[in-house]
Amino acid sequence: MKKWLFLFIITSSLFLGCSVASETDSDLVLEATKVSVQVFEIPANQKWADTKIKVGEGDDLHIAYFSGTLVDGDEAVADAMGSGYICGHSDCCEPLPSVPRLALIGRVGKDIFYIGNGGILEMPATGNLYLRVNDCDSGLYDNSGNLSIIIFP
Ligand SMILES: [Ca+2]
Repeated sequence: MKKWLFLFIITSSLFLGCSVASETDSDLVLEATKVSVQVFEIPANQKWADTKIKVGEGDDLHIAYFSGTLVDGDEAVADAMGSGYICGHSDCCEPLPSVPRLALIGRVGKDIFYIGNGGILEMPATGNLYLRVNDCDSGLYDNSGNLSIIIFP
């Protein structure tokens, strides 16, 4: 469903581009910016996964949820925003207790940060980017599904 929405938006954008171009004397020629995009599948039942993307402190990185559904016990989550449950205490077992369980989170070095459905994120440290869903290590056993994530500079 999300993929179809994504394709619809892309297609709509193309048509918008064409209609703008036809209203001028000389057609506007659109040039695409070519970027190197990486797609990762993040399993809901795994600990930190190394993307092998090396980032520097202060770098901006585009990370976007693309598709996928997560299941935690009898609860299903349709994107990377996480469930409605936030543990909220520093002694909780989630890697990042201040954000919803099952949300997509990232880590560089010892710095853990919320990603959710993504955006342009400033990297907090220098090192490899790791990803996982925000569930306790001891709570991974009843998780299934995965998130498809797009990353580009
Ligand atoms: Ca779980």
